[in-house]
Amino acid sequence: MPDPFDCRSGLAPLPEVLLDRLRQADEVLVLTGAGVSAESGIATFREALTGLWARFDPAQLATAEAFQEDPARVWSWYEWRRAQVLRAEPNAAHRALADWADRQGRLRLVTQNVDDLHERAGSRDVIHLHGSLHEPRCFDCANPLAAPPPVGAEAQLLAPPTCPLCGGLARPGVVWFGESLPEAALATAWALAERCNLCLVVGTSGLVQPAASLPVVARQQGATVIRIDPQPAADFQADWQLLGAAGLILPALLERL
Ligand code: BV8
Ligand code: ZN
Repeated sequence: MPDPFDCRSGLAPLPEVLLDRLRQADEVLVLTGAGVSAESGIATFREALTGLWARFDPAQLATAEAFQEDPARVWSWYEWRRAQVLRAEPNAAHRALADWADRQGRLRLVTQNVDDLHERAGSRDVIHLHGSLHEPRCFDCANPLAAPPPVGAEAQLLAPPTCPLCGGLARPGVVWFGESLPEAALATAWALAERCNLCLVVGTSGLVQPAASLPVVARQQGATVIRIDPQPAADFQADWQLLGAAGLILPALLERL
């Protein structure tokens, strides 16, 4: 793999072979993580713990056990994050991916994110591997529940609402660690990884499974893998790494297609 291209101060001169791969790709899989929402002001997953939650590791809070131990603490963290998303706007990275899909009909977007910024930027049929902040449900009977009015920017502890059917507690509609991913979403994502000829990996540390295996499967079957992130990843198997913010690199790439 060539050295990463440092695009942190603007798109570095990229080899024509890379740009040709982007232009010729007819089955594109894009996998996004929290980094694609960073320029919308949404703290990335591993930064999303400040204030009331600063002393927790995200993987500790993002579990059913943590919710059962202290429903108000976990529910409040998600409600604080959901309110942050509702106040945020999609950024240039979200918009570039939506435009790319409009231009290049065979682009499918798979996200680990639980926000709806891709949809609000115009992306359609977004595959959410880890669920959504906007679809709470009953912890006990899975009855879908209406999201309550959003909280303010100040973190506050509040008890989750209760289910009108069984009295159970409302939980966020996300996939917690130790929980299985939505079957249909994961099956579609694997199928896309198996058949794409280009896989863009944008704004993810690649630590969480099974999402992190999608680019591995894509590369094994011969797809070109391009990673976009300000931080280089030593062990990440990519054909190219473009170092920089997604909101800078994606629109610049789109201009060159
Ligand atoms: C499961 C929802 C079956 C909640 C999340 C092997 C196979 C299967 C499972 C496992 C396995 N090995 C281990 C496991 C267990 C576990 C796991 O992966 N653990 C990890 C910690 C090792 N996986 C599971 O439990 C999964 N379940 O497989 O079911 C099963 C069950 C039990 C046991 C075994 C198997 C469920 C995983 C889903 C967990 N839920 N989210 C919530 O959001 O609170 S995951 C969470 O992490 C978020 O969804 C987030 O999206 C995701 C990944 O994080 P990133 O998106 O990468 O965000 P991060 O902050 O890490 O990185 C941001 C990146 O952006 C950085 O690189 C940064 O440099 C970059 N960046 C910053 N600014 C920018 C930028 N990039 C571009 N532009 C910028 N401007
Ligand atoms: Zn219920």
